[in-house]
Amino acid sequence: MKTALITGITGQDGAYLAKLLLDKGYKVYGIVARRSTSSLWRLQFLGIEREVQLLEGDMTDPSALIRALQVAKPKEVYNLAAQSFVGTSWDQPITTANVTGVGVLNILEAIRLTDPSIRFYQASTSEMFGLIQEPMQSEKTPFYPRSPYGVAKLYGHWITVNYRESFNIFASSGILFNHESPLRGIEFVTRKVTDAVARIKLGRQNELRLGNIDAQRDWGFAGDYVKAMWLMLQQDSPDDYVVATGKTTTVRDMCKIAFNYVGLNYEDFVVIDPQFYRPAEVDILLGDPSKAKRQLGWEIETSLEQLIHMMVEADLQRVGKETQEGIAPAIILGA
Ligand code: NDP
Ligand code: GDR
Repeated sequence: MKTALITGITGQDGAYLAKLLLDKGYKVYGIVARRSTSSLWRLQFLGIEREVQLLEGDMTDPSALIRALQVAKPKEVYNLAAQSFVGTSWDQPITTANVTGVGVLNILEAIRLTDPSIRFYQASTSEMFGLIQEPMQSEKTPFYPRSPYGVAKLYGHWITVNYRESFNIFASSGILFNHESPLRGIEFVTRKVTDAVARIKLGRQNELRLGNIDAQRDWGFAGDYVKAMWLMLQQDSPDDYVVATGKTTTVRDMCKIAFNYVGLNYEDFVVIDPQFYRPAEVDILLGDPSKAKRQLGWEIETSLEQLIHMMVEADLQRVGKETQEGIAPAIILGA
């Protein structure tokens, strides 16, 4: 039986990846940061909270990471933990640098000192491209991050490349474009929209306040993207791969898809609110996934329409239950 350790197992991708690895017969360990309330809702949603082995630890505490490796003895480590919300990275730039940037070094050092034969996956991001000059971004496109999050991720990316080249560690970096699901955090724009569509449809909310709806993103389904992570660690040698759909859509058109699905017009409900504008914006992202297709045999299986419909359906069910059970609506954080 193969053993894997996932940092960020309680996040969107961590939950889908844990499910994928369990289905493949892996023993799955996950590192969970101490919180005052349980963060296991995504693992519970997928029905796997009892199948994974959880170890307490924080990306900023190298001793906890070393201990986790000593206990789990994994063959593969997937580093998904991060302060991953771009908006928050301007309010908490130092936390973001420590967790999302130096945290990668902490886990790589733990691997180097514990068992350098461990295969390592780093969750890199299209946010590293930022203010790009090329119409489509590939592994060869230069980086120009536009947020403290993007800058921290760029450090994580290069330290991964550096440990591969310096210590011969099997370290691969997936440069993933935006991917979403019913398990997406409520602060990200797709989930903010699908949650609002459900609330408006069910008479619980009157409007949806958004920032820059002309921004364009290359959105895919998280369930498809975690397959690419696994494939990267099954190759003969480590490498970097762009994972994307190859299509870009405005936030405005994504809203249209979501509102149309329940028979509403987004223009009747969306209000532009400058508080959701960012100090520096990434206007457009469009990934070229040819290398992942060619070398990994990876393909997207879910269209944007299917994804948004799946998310609206899940939010309609959730909001319906909340109303019956009297649970307070989730707080929507700023962008
Ligand atoms: P989430 O924000 O949903 O999950 C982040 C995870 O990191 C959570 O489990 C969180 O724990 C954990 N975490 C945060 N801080 C710490 C810490 N100090 N120590 C230990 N764990 C911590 O992100 P996603 O699942 O969407 O993304 C996974 C990774 O992929 C992230 O690194 C993200 O930056 C990157 N990425 C994501 C993309 C996307 O579109 N989703 C695209 C490209 C890259 P808790 O639940 O307790 O908060
Ligand atoms: P992003 O995702 O910043 O691309 O990072 P997000 O969904 O937060 O924003 C996408 C675009 O929508 C615009 N926008 C708004 N965004 C939010 N959150 N809230 C709003 O009200 C709003 N209005 C407009 C944003 O300005 C932006 O242009 C995600 C994260 O998962 C990162 O961790 C990951 O690395 C990248 O995707 C790839």
